[in-house]
Amino acid sequence: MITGLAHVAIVVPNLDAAAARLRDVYGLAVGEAHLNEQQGVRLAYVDLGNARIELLEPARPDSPVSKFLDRNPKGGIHHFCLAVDSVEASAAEISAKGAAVLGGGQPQFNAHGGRIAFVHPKDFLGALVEIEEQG
Ligand code: CMX
Repeated sequence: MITGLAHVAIVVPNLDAAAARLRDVYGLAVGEAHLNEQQGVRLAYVDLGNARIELLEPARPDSPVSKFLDRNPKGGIHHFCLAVDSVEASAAEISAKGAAVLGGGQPQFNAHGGRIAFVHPKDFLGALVEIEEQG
């Protein structure tokens, strides 16, 4: 069951420069950067209270976000993430209804070890959507 908006993710060419801009121009506090090796990204969050902004930078040339940055060299909105009560149950329900959940059935994890999954953009009105388990 979808319970809310978790975050909106922006892919940027330089995480530290993006964090400095959000801080200096908008007064936003960007948290510490983390490496998510499984996803091949370096990332940091701005906590807005009811949802977060996620800044993503490729951590290796074959990162899943590298192709996006090739197409959008200055960066841009990459995906949004819906909070769900169970990733396993939501992914099974979405798959059963014919939408493609990415990752070949392998569990995917965010930088803090929480369960996540992605739905292909062709199956969500052209938008890449992540689901994230929130207790
Ligand atoms: N939004 C909308 N459409 C997108 C898209 C995006 N962010 N990224 C790619 N697409 C589209 C492409 O335009 C392309 O469309 P066409 O087939 O019509 O040309 C199609 O999706 C496939 O694009 P691709 O670049 O070839 O993508 P791949 O099949 O190689 O990969 C993808 C699938 C895009 C879902 C994957 O690479 C990806 O981005 N996964 C998300 C990984 C990620 O964000 N990890 C960070 C997690 C951090 C966290 O939040 O915890």
